[in-house]
Amino acid sequence: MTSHLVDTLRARRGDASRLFIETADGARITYAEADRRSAQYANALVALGLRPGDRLALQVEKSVEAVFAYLGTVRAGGVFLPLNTAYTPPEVAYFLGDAQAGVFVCDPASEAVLAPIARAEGVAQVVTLGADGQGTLRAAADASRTSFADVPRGPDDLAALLYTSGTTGRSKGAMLTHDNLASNALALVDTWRFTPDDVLIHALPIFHTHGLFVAINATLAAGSSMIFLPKFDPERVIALMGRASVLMGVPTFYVRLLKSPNLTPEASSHMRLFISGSAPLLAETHREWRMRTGHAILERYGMTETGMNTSNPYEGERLAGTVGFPLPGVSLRVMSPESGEALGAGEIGMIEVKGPNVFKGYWRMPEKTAAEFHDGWFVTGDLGLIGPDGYMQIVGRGKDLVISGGYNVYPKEIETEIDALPGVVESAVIGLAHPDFGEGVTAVVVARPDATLDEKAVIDALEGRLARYKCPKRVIFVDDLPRNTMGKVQKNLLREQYKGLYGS
Ligand code: MCA
Ligand code: AMP
Repeated sequence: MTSHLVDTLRARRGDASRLFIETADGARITYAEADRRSAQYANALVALGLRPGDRLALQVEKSVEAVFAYLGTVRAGGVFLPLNTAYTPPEVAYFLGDAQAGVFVCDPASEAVLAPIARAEGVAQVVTLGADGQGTLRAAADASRTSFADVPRGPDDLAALLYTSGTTGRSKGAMLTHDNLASNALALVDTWRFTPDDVLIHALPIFHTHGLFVAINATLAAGSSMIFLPKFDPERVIALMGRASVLMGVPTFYVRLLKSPNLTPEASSHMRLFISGSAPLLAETHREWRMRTGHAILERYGMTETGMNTSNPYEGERLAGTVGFPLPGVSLRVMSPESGEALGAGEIGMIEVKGPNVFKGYWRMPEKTAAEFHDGWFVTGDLGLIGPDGYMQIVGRGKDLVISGGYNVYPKEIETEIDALPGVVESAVIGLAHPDFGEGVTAVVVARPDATLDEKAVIDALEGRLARYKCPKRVIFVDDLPRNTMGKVQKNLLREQYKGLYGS
């Protein structure tokens, strides 16, 4: 047995002298070089004590070295746990402790703050990797051998642990196996017709499924290449379209690109595919994009727990406002919340999914895992319908979740922090239509009559406790929150009342 994920990603790639990554400053890395560099990381990590099945947590800026650290971890048989760079030290402490990470990689600039926190959580090794690719982990890799015998790992062994927040407070670690990632990468390569000649503009962060697995694993599996940008910059992306073929983005990318007068049919004529996901793409954005560029954006639907589930067709109509059809090997059904029966075409219910892409469960949460499966199907928490033509539509969420610029924000987590502030009686956090982020995180707060709280005081108090993208963009003060007869806050009424807050 060898490493199932690594072997799958290598199987079709062909000539190792081909280009894998071109960086923003023009460095060119071939597949052969990536093999050597990831071998060096694997050797360095084994020397640090990383054993098969151990978790390696990493909170670093996007860099090519971070990609090698990901590949090196998997080759060493480890479990890769990437963390959003926006997470604050208290948030990081929770993940390190819950995952019982053996190694933590952080930015050299955060080491003084994060190393003691990591040690207090029982992490044995803390090493660094900076935005410039330098640090103690890089130095250890540089000094290591360039060949490595991949640690044998089977399809069902863990390759990654990705945390997704919960509607009930604690963040849950989704356990993703080698085959979850491998099967999904192959399904995407086939569905989106990736070939070795493709050039992907990679402008997403690499600590979530979208930028890490959808983008990087699909590139690896196809043996194609990517232009690796440190972050999303619309003008840079447009300038690169002339020598690229694919863009993957969240809807905010497309909204911002449309604002540039440089987005023209000529600028995008070399591109063959624009893919959107992580949050709903407005039908209006889809239409506008088609008018401006002549391309129909291909929208797809996924989750951390499942990777990608559905995609609009490569050939055939890419229908605005839909997420298309199940990927090869994946099954979806729409269930009635009342009867628990599968619903027919056009009826709205809870989306459930089954297939090799569906995760193994939540880390150390067997009960939570059992509660989110229904006869072997994973209950997504998304509400949808399958149209008569077979296209799936996501019509809402059964879970209390706000998606801001492609990042998930769980209101419960923000409400808990706001409710703990002096002078606050209670709060409700909602998502309101936002022209840039899709949804804007908004807090509705009931303050004590004698409190001197204002909007700025609430936002300032959350700084350092919550990642910035989770902080409310606006805070509204009210006397009471609307409740139903069961005493539950009626967020739908609040969403209706404040719907124009960020403009149309
Ligand atoms: C940045 N800010 C945000 C967001 N991003 N606020 C709300 N929502 C956001 N998404 C805030 C920062 O905290 C900061 O606030 C200010 O905006 C500027 O920060 P900056 O980093 O310069 O922002 P940006 O570069 O403009 O970022 C916007 C972005 C970025 C490019 C849309 O958020 C992004 O790359 N999003 C992609 C997320 C993603 O990859 N999601 C995939 C998850 P302040 O000034 O107050 O400090 S995977 C997934 O969902 C599933 C599996 C799937 O289907 O893909
Ligand atoms: P995450 O927990 O970050 O993996 O986010 C997964 C959630 O993002 C899904 O459960 C959906 O609610 C949402 N999502 C992803 N892609 C789409 C899409 N194309 N349209 C609507 N919602 C989406």
